[in-house]
Amino acid sequence: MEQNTGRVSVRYGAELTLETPAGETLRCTARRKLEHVACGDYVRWEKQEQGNAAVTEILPRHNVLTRPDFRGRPRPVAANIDLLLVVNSWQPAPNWEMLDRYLIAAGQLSSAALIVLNKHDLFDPVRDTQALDALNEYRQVGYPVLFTSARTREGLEQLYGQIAGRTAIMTGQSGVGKSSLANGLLPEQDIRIGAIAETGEGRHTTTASRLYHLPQGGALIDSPGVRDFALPPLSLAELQAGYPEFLALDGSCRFNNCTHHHEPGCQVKKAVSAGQLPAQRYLRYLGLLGRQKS
Ligand SMILES: Nc1nc2c(ncn2[C@@H]2O[C@H](COP(=O)(O)OP(=O)(O)OP(=O)(O)O)[C@@H](O)[C@H]2O)c(=O)[nH]1
Ligand SMILES: [Mg+2]
Ligand SMILES: [Zn+2]
Repeated sequence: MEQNTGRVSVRYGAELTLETPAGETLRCTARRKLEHVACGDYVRWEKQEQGNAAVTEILPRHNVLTRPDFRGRPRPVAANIDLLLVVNSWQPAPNWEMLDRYLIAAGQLSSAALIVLNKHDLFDPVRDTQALDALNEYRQVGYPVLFTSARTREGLEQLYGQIAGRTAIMTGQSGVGKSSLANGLLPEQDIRIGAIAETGEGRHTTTASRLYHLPQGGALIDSPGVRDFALPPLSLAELQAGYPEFLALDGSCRFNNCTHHHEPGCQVKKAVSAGQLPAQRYLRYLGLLGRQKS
């Protein structure tokens, strides 16, 4: 029987679409035992007697981004990611806790992370001053931040440059403009975008992760917006990996397993009090730490 490879571009239940190395698009079914095949997976498939194609095997992944389903079980969002684009906007306003959790997830995936602040055309210096301060904390600790506007095309060239040669995924709240940015980068596609509700929230327009190829090379996955992004239980080291600003002080706390919470001789706490480390991020870290323990 004919055996071939391909990359999954989208999955709907038991049906999926993949692209062959020759650039052909193929509709396939996923066998039951391959329940967790995800967008971005490299797979083997074969033509069946009835003429349709079926995925027979998932090739080894270098990582997979998951999100808990309504029962709390991890569900794959996409696989084989090199760059996590955490998309935020000025309207709806950023959710910093969620951004921190995505950055922790990027650490766990060993993927690069880029904070995208979209709808920069809507930036309001009065309304958004505090938000800009919070955003600057991320820059201060070394995370790259890119301001974009799908409306004015600000930042799109830089976004192209970031994605080139990599597999990038756009994540974030519903309504921040992930699909609009994808549309801006892929003008030949016609990706559905949705209006913002009266409440200022997105309407969950994108319902499945989908992979697109950029003409210059590289792949972009548009994923469904989330109301929240929860993390599975993490070890202290995994949690702290989302706070690279602590690493510089690593080993200088009195206790080498310091949680930077209540311990005497904690250099992180000291640096925060002295204004040398960003305070808002530290407070969010303590919030996540409290939840990890319970
Ligand atoms: N002013 C402005 N509006 C934008 C921009 N980008 C997107 N929008 C608008 O924001 C709304 C939501 O855009 P989408 O692209 O559907 O957002 P999304 O993040 O893909 O949302 P989900 O698929 O629900 O997760 C639409 O009304 C867009 O026109 C931008 O840069 N500036
Ligand atoms: Mg969308
Ligand atoms: Zn400490």
